Amino acid sequence: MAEHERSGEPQGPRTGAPEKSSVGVHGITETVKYAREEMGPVRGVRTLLALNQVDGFDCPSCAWGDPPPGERKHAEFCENGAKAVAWEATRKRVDAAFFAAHPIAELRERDGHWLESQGRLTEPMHRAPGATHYAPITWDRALRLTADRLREMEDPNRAVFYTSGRTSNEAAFVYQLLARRLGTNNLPDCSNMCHESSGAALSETIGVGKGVVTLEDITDHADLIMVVGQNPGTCHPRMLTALEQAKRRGAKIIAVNPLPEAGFGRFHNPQNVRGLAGPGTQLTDRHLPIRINGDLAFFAGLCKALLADEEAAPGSVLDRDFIDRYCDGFEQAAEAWRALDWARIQELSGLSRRAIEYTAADGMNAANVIVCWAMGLTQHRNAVPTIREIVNFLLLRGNIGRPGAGPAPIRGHSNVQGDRTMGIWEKMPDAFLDKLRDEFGFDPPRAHGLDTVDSIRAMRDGKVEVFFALGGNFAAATPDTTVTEQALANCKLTVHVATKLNRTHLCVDGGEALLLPCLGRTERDLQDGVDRFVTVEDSMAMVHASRGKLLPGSPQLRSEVAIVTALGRELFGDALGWSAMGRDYSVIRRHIEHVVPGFHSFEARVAQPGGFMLPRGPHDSRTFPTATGKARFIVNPITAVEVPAGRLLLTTVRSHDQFNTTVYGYGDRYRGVKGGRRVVFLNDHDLHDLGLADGDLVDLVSDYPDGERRAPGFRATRYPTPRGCAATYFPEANVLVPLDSTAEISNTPNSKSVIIRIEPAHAPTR
Ligand SMILES: Nc1nc2c(c(=O)[nH]1)N[C@H]1C(S)=C(S)[C@@H](COP(=O)(O)OP(=O)(O)OC[C@H]3O[C@@H](n4cnc5c(=O)[nH]c(N)nc54)[C@H](O)[C@@H]3O)O[C@H]1N2
Ligand SMILES: Nc1nc2c(c(=O)[nH]1)N[C@H]1C(S)=C(S)[C@@H](COP(=O)(O)OP(=O)(O)OC[C@H]3O[C@@H](n4cnc5c(=O)[nH]c(N)nc54)[C@H](O)[C@@H]3O)O[C@H]1N2
Ligand SMILES: [Mo]
Repeated sequence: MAEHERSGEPQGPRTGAPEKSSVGVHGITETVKYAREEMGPVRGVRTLLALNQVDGFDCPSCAWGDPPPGERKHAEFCENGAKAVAWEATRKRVDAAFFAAHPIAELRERDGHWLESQGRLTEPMHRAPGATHYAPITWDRALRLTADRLREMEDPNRAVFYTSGRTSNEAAFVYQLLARRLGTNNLPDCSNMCHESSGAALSETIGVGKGVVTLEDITDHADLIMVVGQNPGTCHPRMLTALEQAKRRGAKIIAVNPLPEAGFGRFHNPQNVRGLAGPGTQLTDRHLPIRINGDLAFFAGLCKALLADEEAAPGSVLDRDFIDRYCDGFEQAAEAWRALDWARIQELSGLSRRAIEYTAADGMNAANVIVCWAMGLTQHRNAVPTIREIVNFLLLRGNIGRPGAGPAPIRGHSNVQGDRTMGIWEKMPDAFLDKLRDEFGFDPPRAHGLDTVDSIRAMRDGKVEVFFALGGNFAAATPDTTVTEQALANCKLTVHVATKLNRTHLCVDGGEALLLPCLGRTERDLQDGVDRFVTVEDSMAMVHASRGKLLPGSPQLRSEVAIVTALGRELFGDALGWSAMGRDYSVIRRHIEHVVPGFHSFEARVAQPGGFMLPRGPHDSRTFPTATGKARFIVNPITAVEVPAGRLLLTTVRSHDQFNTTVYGYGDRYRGVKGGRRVVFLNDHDLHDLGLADGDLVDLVSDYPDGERRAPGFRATRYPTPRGCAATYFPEANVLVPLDSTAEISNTPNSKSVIIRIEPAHAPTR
């Protein structure tokens, strides 16, 4: 069978020209169509209007920040947020009858889109050892089974507790409490594959592992905004509105990206009539088509250019006062930039010296500079040095600790940042663990736990008995799909708290599996007869409440908090107060207040419209809690992945019609792709060198020292990528990423730089 048939793609992709503008009428039509199909007309509109409103629920899509309460639009959402909501609030159901009709082996033949399209999970399901089907189980039995398996383990480190970033602060807090009470720090999360590199680089250099820029910094104060390795038109659409506001004030916007994404072109603001009908706003002033993984060399080049100008006219470029008072390491860094060779910078970045010097001049002419980035930077071998070099660039002109300036890692999942704040991390610092001990009266384990990649290794090697996932799609999101699926199947018990069926739930072999259906963001959460709310933290460190509005998809659904606290009580009895926490989330918030810095008067402050902002030391007061108490220049020798002759460097990206592993549809409107996803974007010259024509069917093959991996049946597509650079979609390409190919320091899989070769398709096709 051809790969596109097996995958469920309708007839294989067709491709046309990429779009040069974003949003607009097309986007609105799509939104309404989706909402109506999944939720029905009335429920659909009512649901969308509650999105991101002060008394509504937080959008389950990205982590972009909300405008202040008074400035919110009646419809404060984007096309992709609306899809995420419609997908969750669908009327379709996956119930016991569904599982009786479909053996697990059959479901494994389906692709991710088909699985999630079947609808919401409605009741707890159990797959007994060796059984061919999932069968219903009661909540009580499911929780007892889980507790029994966890108790039977000889060592608590034989359990792994994974979190995906949609989990609320309250659920995350009780979840990490449960894992640590059991005695393990094995708390991997999606952040390990996402902004871990940003956290590592920022903690080392400015002392805080997250961004320090607010929405107002972007809209009202920045003079230059660099958007690096990020596709806001698709992944953070409401950011375009903020960029438009900045643009109208006269700010300059520069995109650094191997692909000419539609969001960099004209923007038609869907929230005002002029935006829809008129020519739109040209958002970016310049697009630098950087070579994949060329960013470290590029930022080093910017620093070199600034330094050279300063040395030609001392006192004219650098903020010496800031550097002397607040930073260390400047002299060593300067020495390294002086020694850099422009030819090497150009070779690694794929950009001309002129383009880099122009950009440096923009940096000099701007009073305030913000650098935003996302996955285009974090998922490479040298991701941490690259982000440290961004900090160097900002420090040179004091672009941190004043309005309109600073580093801005743009977060992915809607609460991925909050989960970290709540202690979801395999290596939380001792200060946090001390507070946890004092609050709950037990000594949490101190040895670091397993992150995502190390968890896969441990499962592969038979060292894990219980894998518990609070959301997410571990098998599809992680690298080396074949290895990971087998690793999951090696576990004695896997437990999945989920809203929808996905690939991970089907990775079973000899062991047992539980599927525990939970409430989504959109749904009312009634505990003890009272509507409860949860809280989240966005990319700009704003903490606010989220209240579901819809009737739950099934009476059997439980909230994530209720599930975790019930398991806590089953495991340990009620000494820590699990029942009270599960009944009333303000009890959890009181604990958070005592354990997590910045959460004083939590309950009162989160009741204010719009919530409150966590302290951001570097931004508010130029305090840098690093090892030396100063912001740190670090010397980052320039590197880039070396690509052998005849090979290409492949990056894996998201389409406009997916949220991570959730594929809403087979297309990518902005990149001109229709009816499929098995597409590989190639430069015209590379196509020619490979002897391929646009539209040919090819296999993607990665070969690393530990073996060859193949992703079959992709349509070669001519696209304006830099020479030697290819792009395709995540998660189809994850099978190509070796487990051992990870970033230094952060251990994030190198999903944005995979060395591949291209072969004519092996499998016979029609
Ligand atoms: N609609 C939608 N929204 C989402 C998501 C989604 O899947 N769908 N996912 C959410 C999550 S969890 C996250 S983390 C974010 C992800 O948000 P993004 O990081 O914007 O998403 P990606 O598609 O991974 O895009 C990476 C961008 O980096 C570019 N790029 C690739 N390699 C390089 C490189 O080497 N250098 C540079 N400079 N650029 C490069 C790609 O061309 C692409 O434009 O979005 C969040 N929001
Ligand atoms: N090649 C490659 N791989 C990547 C990336 C890449 O760019 N390229 N990006 C990485 C990144 S940035 C990330 S963040 C990870 C994402 O990794 P994950 O967070 O693990 O994956 P998602 O696809 O977001 O998870 C989707 C599933 O979550 C469940 N779900 C949805 N809503 C809820 C809810 O409210 N509660 C619960 N309990 N479950 C829910 C549904 O069952 C759904 O199937 O993937 C990473 N993998
Ligand atoms: Mo992410």
